[in-house]
Amino acid sequence: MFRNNNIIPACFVLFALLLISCGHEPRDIDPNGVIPTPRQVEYQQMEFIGFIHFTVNTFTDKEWGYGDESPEIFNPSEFDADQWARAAKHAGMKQLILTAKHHDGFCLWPSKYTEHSVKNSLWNNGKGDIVREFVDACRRHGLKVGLYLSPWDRNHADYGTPEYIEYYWNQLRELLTEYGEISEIWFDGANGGTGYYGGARETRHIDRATYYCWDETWAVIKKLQPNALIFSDAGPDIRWIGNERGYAGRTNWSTINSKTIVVGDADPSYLNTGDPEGKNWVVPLCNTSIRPGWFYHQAEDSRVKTKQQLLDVYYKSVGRNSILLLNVPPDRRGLFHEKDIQALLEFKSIVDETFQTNLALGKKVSASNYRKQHNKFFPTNAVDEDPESYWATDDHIRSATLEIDLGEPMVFDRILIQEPIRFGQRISEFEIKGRINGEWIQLTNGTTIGYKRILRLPPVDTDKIQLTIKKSNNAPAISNFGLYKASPKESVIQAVSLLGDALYSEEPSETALEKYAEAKANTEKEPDNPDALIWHGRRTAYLGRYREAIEIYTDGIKKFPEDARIYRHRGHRYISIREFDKAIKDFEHAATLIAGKEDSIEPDGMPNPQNIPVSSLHTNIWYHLGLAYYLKNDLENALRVYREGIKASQNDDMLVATTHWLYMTLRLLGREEEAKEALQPIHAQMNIIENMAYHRLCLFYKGLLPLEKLTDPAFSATVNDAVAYGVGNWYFTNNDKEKAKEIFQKLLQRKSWASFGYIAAESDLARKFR
Ligand code: FUL
Repeated sequence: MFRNNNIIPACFVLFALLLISCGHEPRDIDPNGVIPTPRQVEYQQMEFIGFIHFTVNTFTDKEWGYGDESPEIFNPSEFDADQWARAAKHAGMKQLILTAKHHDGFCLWPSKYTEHSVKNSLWNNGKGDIVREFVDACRRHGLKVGLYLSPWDRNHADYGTPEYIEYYWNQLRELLTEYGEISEIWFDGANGGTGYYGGARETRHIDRATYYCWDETWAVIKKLQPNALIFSDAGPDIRWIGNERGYAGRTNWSTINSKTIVVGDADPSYLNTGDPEGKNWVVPLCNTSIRPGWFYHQAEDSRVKTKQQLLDVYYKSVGRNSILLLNVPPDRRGLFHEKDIQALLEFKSIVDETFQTNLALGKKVSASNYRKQHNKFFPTNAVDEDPESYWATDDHIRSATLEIDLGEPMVFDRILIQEPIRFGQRISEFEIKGRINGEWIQLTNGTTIGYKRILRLPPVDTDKIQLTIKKSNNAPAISNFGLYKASPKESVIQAVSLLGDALYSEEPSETALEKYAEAKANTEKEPDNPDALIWHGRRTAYLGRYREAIEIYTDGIKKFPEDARIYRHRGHRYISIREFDKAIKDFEHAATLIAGKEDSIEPDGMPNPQNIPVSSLHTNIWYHLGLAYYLKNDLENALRVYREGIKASQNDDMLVATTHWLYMTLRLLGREEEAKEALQPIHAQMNIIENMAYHRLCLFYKGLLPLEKLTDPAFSATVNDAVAYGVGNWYFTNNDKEKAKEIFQKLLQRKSWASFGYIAAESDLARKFR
């Protein structure tokens, strides 16, 4: 089907050579409407840059200084900008941006327009200049320099009047004329509110659209430093991604309509995905901090993002056509904290390891079409790692396929794709297939690509892979296609969520690891004991290693094929990794194995405070089978199974748990009377040992408990998720779909992605709200 460039007819080669030798190389593809400036392309190629939040807040332990701080308190004891630059360089950052002035108005340079600056600090007896030290250190270490100059100034008496704008421009002029080349100026969107304002101590509001005279402000910059790029919600050169978590939209266009955006008042979802119809190319930028706050707080020393969290941010920013701006706040010594440096370096070494070997590099490639059949657009250009060369189709084509033949089966779990964005952003839908056991199977899919898109997937073993561009607003072009196997230091992806997110396990606790080691040793000691095997599987799953647990159970089923318990536990873990069909098969089989047999209480892996296990094998089989059907939105089957679960329930704990899901199922089916009836056995005085949350939910459904009484700080994360989902679904069935959506979306921001409440919210969002 495809033209393989290895078998191009000889006459064509001769003809092509002739063309080239005569200087008739075909022109590049047509620029696609809106294109980036060369500076914007270079900027995006930096990929990873750093942010430095440092001011009086570092010494007052605040995030937003009021503006009345004495300048004297700014006094770092071991200030060393070289330490910042060195760490940033080693972490792979290409530029650093410093808060020359944050909202408190304190200037890190001795501005001649205010007394509120380093010149009145104790540091260096007021003779120092942090901005100078910073720019010099950056240059010594080959880093570009950016500055943040907060428009909101809670110290300045004139804030809110036109005089302040003059002051602000004067400060910009100082920074842009006295410190050499400045590559970026960063305008945050927080504006107006309470402040010191020269002693007035009041609230001042400004008109966000007009007060800062943005066009003129930007003109000041462009006049003094024509190469500097300007960041704000609206650009003009770089735009905010709409959140401070560092996540770009899975769909992320580099284009927006800047004119429609008011800085500080933009619609975050518009910024998050960009606009395919946008008239302006504005590079998307994800900013986030390595700690919860932007400034250093000792109390957050234990909350530095882990290498895993940093990797996740990387994939959701750089891997989604965005620049990553990561904040690392210096401490009171004026140094990056050791913990931050360690996390940064670990993160960097993992990224390097993962992307060290491109399995697609130089492999055989064919394509459904390539432009003018000229070597300038050969399919192999997509796998040569040369950012200049690219594969493109003829002008009239809008969908096309590129096929890579790896020559032999290879295992990979990261796919990297790039468009040659100097010709604009084109692709809006693609799919990737692998040939597995002779069949083409979809591995992943997506919408936009842009400068760089990285997709994470569970490991795939294949020798042939196809990238199909399904929709494109112009002839598709790809400059790079790479396949990689993630470093073993990245955790194995446990599952891909129904919304397409890669799901990883958290670092397990020491106790969980110890118990796991013990359970593993027991199976080795007693290989013929199914109980030991089940505990090995359960303890493995408690570490978050669900796939490994499934393998343990699969081996167990070979040894003990009649043991319903092993199917029941494997089924549970299939639910955790979103393989609902496999879960259903296991539970249905377990149900046939227990038919006509005595039930037995199941020992708890995570015992309740009274240490009395409440669930049994039979009820657990029905409960989880019902859930698997529910998650597939197969409500009729869920209903049938939950009814079995109610019949099998021997205690109030199992009764309330099953009733909760049964009630929701009936409500979703619109069987209101039966839903009411299902709640009949529920009353306030039940004998509940463990499932208090389900009990409260049932009482709430029955109108016997107010909404506020549902949650409890004592509940575990898993239980809280169940409550949140129950409440969301209650809104859904009472026709408040928006509220339901809001609750589900909030729930998905939690980390407990294997809890049933979480999975149910995810499944509803994927099925009912897309
Ligand atoms: C926001 C500010 O309010 C925060 O303090 C921080 O500087 C962040 C990067 O921008 O608008």
